[in-house]
Amino acid sequence: MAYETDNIFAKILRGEIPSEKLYEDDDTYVFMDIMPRADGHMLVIPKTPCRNMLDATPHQLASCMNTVQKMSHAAMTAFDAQGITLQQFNETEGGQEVFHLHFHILPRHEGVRLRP
Ligand code: DGP
Repeated sequence: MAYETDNIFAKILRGEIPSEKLYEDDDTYVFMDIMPRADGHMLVIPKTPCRNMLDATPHQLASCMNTVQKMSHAAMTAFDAQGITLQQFNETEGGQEVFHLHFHILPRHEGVRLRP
């Protein structure tokens, strides 16, 4: 399906709305989720247009996953986490609400459930 350039994450990438940036490199951008379901809930996105995983190029997938791994290691230390849950949703029926590819990194602690 088509990529729509007015989605919230495209606006964040263009600097049109603020975000709490954690990291960026040539290909990816990482920022805090505005509705965190766990302490340290962050989002990894490609800098180039991509609706979701179904439309992603091998380079977009590889660069995002490299950043996901890097930030997951950082989150284990920074949030004293005992594990990481990785989530990713595709299209409305798959649970996607913002139509720019993104990966949720959710630091986890024993006995602590994800918030709804
Ligand atoms: P989903 O497409 O279902 O993976 O959910 C989108 C996620 O994006 C959700 O966890 C909330 C987050 N989100 C929505 N709008 C904003 C925003 O303006 N800023 C930030 N930082 N996160 C947002």
